[in-house]
Amino acid sequence: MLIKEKNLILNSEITDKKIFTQRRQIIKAAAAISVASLLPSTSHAAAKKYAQVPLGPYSSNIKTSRYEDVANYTNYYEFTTNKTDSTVLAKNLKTSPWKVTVEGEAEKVGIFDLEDILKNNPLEERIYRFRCVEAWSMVVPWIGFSLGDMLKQFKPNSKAKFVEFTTLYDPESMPGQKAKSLDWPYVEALRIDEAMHPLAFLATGMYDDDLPNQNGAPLRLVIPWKYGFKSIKAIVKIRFTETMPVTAWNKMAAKEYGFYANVNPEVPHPRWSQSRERVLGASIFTSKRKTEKFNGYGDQVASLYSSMDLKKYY
Ligand SMILES: Nc1nc2c(c(=O)[nH]1)N[C@H]1C(S)=C(S)[C@@H](COP(=O)(O)O)O[C@H]1N2
Ligand SMILES: [Mo]
Repeated sequence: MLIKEKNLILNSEITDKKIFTQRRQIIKAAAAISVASLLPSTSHAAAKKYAQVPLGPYSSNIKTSRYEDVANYTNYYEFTTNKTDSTVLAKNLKTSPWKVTVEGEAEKVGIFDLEDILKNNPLEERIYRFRCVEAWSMVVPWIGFSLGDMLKQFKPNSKAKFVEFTTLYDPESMPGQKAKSLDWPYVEALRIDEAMHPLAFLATGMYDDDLPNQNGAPLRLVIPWKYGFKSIKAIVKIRFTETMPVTAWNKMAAKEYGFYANVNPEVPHPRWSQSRERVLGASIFTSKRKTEKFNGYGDQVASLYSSMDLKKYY
């Protein structure tokens, strides 16, 4: 069940799930052969954990980035401010068991095992564009579930106007937290109607496997129409609030990192243009891609902001 989003897809980018899966199976088979040739004949390549997870109806029908590019070029200040070393530095983060505290304006508050949350939220795959505020981008096949469907299970009350997310604070396992690169812990938030939008997603995996630690295991937000810093990693707390939460990047530099942070090529960052983006993995000779308003998801999300002046910096 695919929704073809005509305006945001270039023909050359279209692959349907079948071709995508076949291609991956061919790649998987090829990998199995090359590994098999080195191993005793009893070995076989294990199928990826989430290979059978269905592609959800809100998935974008576009070609994905290479796994290697997505997994080895990350922003994760809890470990380091450089893009490559989190792959190694985050290796030993203990992501299981994992608990999520739910607080604030809701009926069902408490401390929940991620395992139990997963039992109530069937997994699906969503291929989404992802655009960092630093003007690079990628396309990721996430595995996870609808944020809104999960939030409703906690029965937010009528005072719940915003929802706030907090990352684990543990400087022993997250050595970047010993530096003052941000005022820890990392906090992000959404207006409740943004959080309830069907595109808002919580990821537990990518590329048919668990999330690598450096990409935010075991639970991260994915908000495809907003700059990447909204998509907070390693979430340990969810809090429903009546007033707009103070978020980490906004507190650090409000003029550079707005609360809304909707992708908008017409509104430059104070220090650089947002009109184009460097696609991860593209050669340096490839011209940059034009950034789309709401990262290409305007048809679905623009109505959330009908009362706001989108030329303004939020
Ligand atoms: N806790 C936490 N979440 C975070 C970040 C971070 O440093 N810490 N970086 C953000 C930024 S700036 C981006 S662009 C994305 C990057 O996601 P990726 O590393 O999986 O590509 O994660 C976001 N979530
Ligand atoms: Mo980012």
